[in-house]
Amino acid sequence: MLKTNHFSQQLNSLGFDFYSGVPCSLLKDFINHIMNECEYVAAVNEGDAVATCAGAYLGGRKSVVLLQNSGLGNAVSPLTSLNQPYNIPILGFVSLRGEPGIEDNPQHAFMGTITDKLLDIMGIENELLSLDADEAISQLHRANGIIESGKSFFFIVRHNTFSPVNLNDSAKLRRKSSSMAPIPMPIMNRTPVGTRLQTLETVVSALSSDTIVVATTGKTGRELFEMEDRPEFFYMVGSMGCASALGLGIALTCPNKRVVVLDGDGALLMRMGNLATNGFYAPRNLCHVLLDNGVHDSTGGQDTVAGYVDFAAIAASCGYNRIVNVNTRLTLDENLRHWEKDQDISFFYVPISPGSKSPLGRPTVAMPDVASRLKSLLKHL
Ligand SMILES: Cc1ncc(C[n+]2csc(CCOP(=O)(O)OP(=O)(O)O)c2C)c(N)n1
Repeated sequence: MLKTNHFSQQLNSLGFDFYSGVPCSLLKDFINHIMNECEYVAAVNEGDAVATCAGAYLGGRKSVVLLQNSGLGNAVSPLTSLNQPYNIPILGFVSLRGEPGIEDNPQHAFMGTITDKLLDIMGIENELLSLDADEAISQLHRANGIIESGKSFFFIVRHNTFSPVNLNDSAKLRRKSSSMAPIPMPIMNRTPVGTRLQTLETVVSALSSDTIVVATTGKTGRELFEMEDRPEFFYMVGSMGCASALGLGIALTCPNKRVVVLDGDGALLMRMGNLATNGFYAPRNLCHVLLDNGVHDSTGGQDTVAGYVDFAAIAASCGYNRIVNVNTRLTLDENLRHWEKDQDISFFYVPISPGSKSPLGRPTVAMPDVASRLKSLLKHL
């Protein structure tokens, strides 16, 4: 069995100092220790945790994701279409529920037999974490070398790997922002303020050139790129729904940088739980702009189920402090400018019309370059 405290100190000495994850009973002592002692974002979904760790990496931190192997499924999309293509490495600790030969609940049995294979298929190097302290430390050093080379590495953790740790009072999650969530304005109508392209023009002209913009999967990033390309822009071409989790990681690790997330209704709905994480951690430098066209425009205009969803009310109840139901592009412009001067965790609901620029290309900057140029400008803070 590893001494949890000692193992964590080794991680720290290698520079790993940002954690996110979802608890697992098998990993509980390690997670308890991290929550007691380290910077940890309690994600609601393992995929969001991966994306938040990716954001923290762009913000200059070495990040670690903690998850149950059943949650590996939730994380496949960002691991394969965010970390892998953008060369964003993370260190992972995934539990081995359902280990063959060990009694466990039946729902874990199958995943227990494929955890390593699933990681292999995703091209993520992995190893069973040794129960021997010296061996585990040398594994950690090897893993660190792989991370330093720009690739992810996951440890698979068996039962009784970590010595017992109880949660102490410092692990209690306390919302940092003292502001009260306002009562949202009712949405009077959903009349589009314009096309996506027109709305993006407003966003680009309102924001200062050093504001970070994370554009969601699909045509949002493509239209933004064709309008203007800046090292401050991150085009999330895969990992649908993860834009605000990535933005959260950047905002928390770079409190002096303003971060605007441009989301779509389909993408936001896909990982709506992350609104609660954003609202809880409430970084003032994060502004979440939802471009709601009611459809999956990027894949052919199929309806989403957004038609009856009051996104603004949901964001308010999740703890976003400033909610704006945008009814003209001028209102959007004014509110973005106001937010830049007087920041608070904000949610701007923007109804837009379906349709896009035609023909429409794709970002031509290589994906690893999109990530590395953003990371290097965040380093100079
Ligand atoms: C996990 C996942 N599922 C499906 C897709 C395919 N896909 C790409 S963009 C998109 C539509 C996104 O819709 P929305 O967020 O409303 O933005 P819009 O296209 O309307 O701008 C879909 C379904 C994907 N990239 N990833």
